[in-house]
Amino acid sequence: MKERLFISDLHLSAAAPELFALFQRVLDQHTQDIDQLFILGDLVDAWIGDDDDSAFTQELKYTLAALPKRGIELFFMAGNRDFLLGPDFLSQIPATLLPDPTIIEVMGQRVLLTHGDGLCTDDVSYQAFKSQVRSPDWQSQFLSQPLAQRRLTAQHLRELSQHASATKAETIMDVNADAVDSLMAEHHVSVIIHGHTHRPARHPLSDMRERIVLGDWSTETPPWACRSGSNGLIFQTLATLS
Ligand SMILES: [Mn+2]
Repeated sequence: MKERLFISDLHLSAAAPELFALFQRVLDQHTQDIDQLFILGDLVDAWIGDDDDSAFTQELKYTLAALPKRGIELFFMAGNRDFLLGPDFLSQIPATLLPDPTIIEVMGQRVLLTHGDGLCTDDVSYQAFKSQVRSPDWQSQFLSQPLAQRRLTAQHLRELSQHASATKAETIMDVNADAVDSLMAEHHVSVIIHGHTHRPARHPLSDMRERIVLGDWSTETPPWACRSGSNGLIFQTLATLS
């Protein structure tokens, strides 16, 4: 049985070196006894393209590449902040790009993995923005710009997103229960693991199903993560995860 660790919403950036150091410490401490690491989106706070040549991007590549060297398989699913992180960057590590959603099996249970932003269907303005920036036209237009221009656009989009989050009602930015139910029914799963909402919790659902929400990372509190393996599904903070 593969021992797997699931994390998301690290929001790493060049502006937060302490958070990057925490990520490196967590990898050193917690990847000793796992076979696979799943990063379910928003590994970084912004990604402007796989051709980004910044020192931060290089350091991230070296940090991640240490895992396959130690025999740990790495899987990445894009979040709303790093949907442009793609095969060019991942092949250098190497890591596997997962589609959203992805179904895996844990001790005979079907488990659905998603970043989670697609479940926030009450946030109509976000969903409209998402379909715009995920369109091939928008992406090829964006990626054709010089890196300096893309950095400015990314900064502008982050500010818009922060402003939107600060002015929207809390419930609008959480997952919609019907969206969760229909996604789980469509894929015949009993467990869903997602991030994005920054509301770490383990929610029991009807019919013995459950929804596990991974936590966002900060240097203030240990991040909530999920682990699966011979002991089933475990939801714990990384500081005490063994
Ligand atoms: Mn997100």
